[in-house]
Amino acid sequence: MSTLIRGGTVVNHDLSQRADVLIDGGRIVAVGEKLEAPAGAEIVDAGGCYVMPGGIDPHTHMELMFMGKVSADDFEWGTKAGLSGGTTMIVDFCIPAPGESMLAAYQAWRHKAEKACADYSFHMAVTQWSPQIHDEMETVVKTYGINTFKHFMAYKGALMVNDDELYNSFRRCAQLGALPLVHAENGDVVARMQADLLARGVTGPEGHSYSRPPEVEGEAANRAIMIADMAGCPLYIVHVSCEQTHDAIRRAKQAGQRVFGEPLVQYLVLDDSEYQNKDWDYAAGRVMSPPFRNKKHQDSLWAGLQSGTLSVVATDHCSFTIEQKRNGVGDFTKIPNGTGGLEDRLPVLWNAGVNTGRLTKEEFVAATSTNIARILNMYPKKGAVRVGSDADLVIWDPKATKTITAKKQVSRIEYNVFEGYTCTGVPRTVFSRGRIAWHEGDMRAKPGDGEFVRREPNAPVNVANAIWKGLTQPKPVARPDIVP
Ligand code: DUC
Ligand code: ZN
Ligand code: ZN
Ligand code: ZN
Repeated sequence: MSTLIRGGTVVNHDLSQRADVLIDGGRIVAVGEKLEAPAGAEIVDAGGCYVMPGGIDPHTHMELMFMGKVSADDFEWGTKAGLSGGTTMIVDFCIPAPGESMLAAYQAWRHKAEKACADYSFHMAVTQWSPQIHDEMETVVKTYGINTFKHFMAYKGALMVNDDELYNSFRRCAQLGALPLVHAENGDVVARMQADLLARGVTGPEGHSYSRPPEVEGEAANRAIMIADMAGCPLYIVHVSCEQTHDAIRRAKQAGQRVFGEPLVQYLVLDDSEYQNKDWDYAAGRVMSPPFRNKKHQDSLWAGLQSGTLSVVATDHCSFTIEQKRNGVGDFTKIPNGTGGLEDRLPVLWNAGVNTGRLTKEEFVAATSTNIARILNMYPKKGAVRVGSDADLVIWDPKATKTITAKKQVSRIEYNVFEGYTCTGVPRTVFSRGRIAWHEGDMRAKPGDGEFVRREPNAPVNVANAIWKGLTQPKPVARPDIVP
């Protein structure tokens, strides 16, 4: 069955135009003025609205066992939360348990994701180094269609990798045409600061932010960037929260390195005063890593989005209930790290970015959808309102208003870090591969509607430091043309 979205303004990252959008078989088959409706087509009115590519959140953790707790939103509720806020695809992290193979982790994640209501893809985490992992990475890329590997430079004694492991894995990524991702925080320093704070009697949630200052992040970001340069691979830094990391990215870009930065929407509007709240549950609900920063850092992140030194806005959606957070009463290091935000990312970024004049609506589309589709090698299947692309679309009403409250959210937790924040500009109708998945509060998507999106490796690019040029050229990997 075909659908005609009529009367809206199509917004892509490069252009906005008055145009109708015709959908058939889950894809966009025409974009143009005054399109004729085929016989039997469903007509959807988009008068006064924008028609944008559905949001892609490249950083989520559904049903993740982390710090002894399993995050509350699973693939069903997480993707439903996303759809209700205009996000039509998530990229989640497969994280092997200690001793578990990447292949077993991949299968476990595929199983968890069977109930996804919207499309999804995965990154794979490298949490140690061994000949087995070296070999498994090739299977992950070539057989499982995952072209990104995540590395934690923090969480000492759990997920953290050292420089030797980072360098080995980055070299392997270069050979495979894969993109390494880093959680940039110096885990050794964090562990020591945590111990010092606890010894001084600082046990509440404010200790979390004191133990992870911006310098801890900036140091790790600089180190990862230099290691990527030596290994000859591009680099993607997740959850960029501060000026120090932004500055490292800016300098690396200037020097010709392909380095991408991902601020979170939470960092753009919330600051570190949240951890001083006297209500323990309130403050603990905001505990995530890296923590929220002050205004100076927020301004730097906005500047990065405006200038293009930062590319993508994500959420790191990893939702823990109050009960789970209370595990850390008396010891902030035991508060499970993570917050929600998936359903609020687009409305909050629109309100704080587009309505204030900080971002154009085209830049908004780039930051929420197109840039990440390109970085992760799934453009233009995803990330564009364009003939041949998947019909993952959001009809956006720029005049409609919503006040965010946990009472009305889709996410399964009892609080919302944006509680009371009023957004002007919200989704009206959300399409997932051509089907109406959500319309004005009516959730129509069903568990199992989401599909896994394979992502092929990138052609190796010549990003190597001079020491590698001509010495060990990565084996070429063909980049299949995904343009239909
Ligand atoms: N940070 C969080 O806050 N939660 C999940 C993992 C992470 O790095
Ligand atoms: Zn299964
Ligand atoms: Zn992280
Ligand atoms: Zn994360």
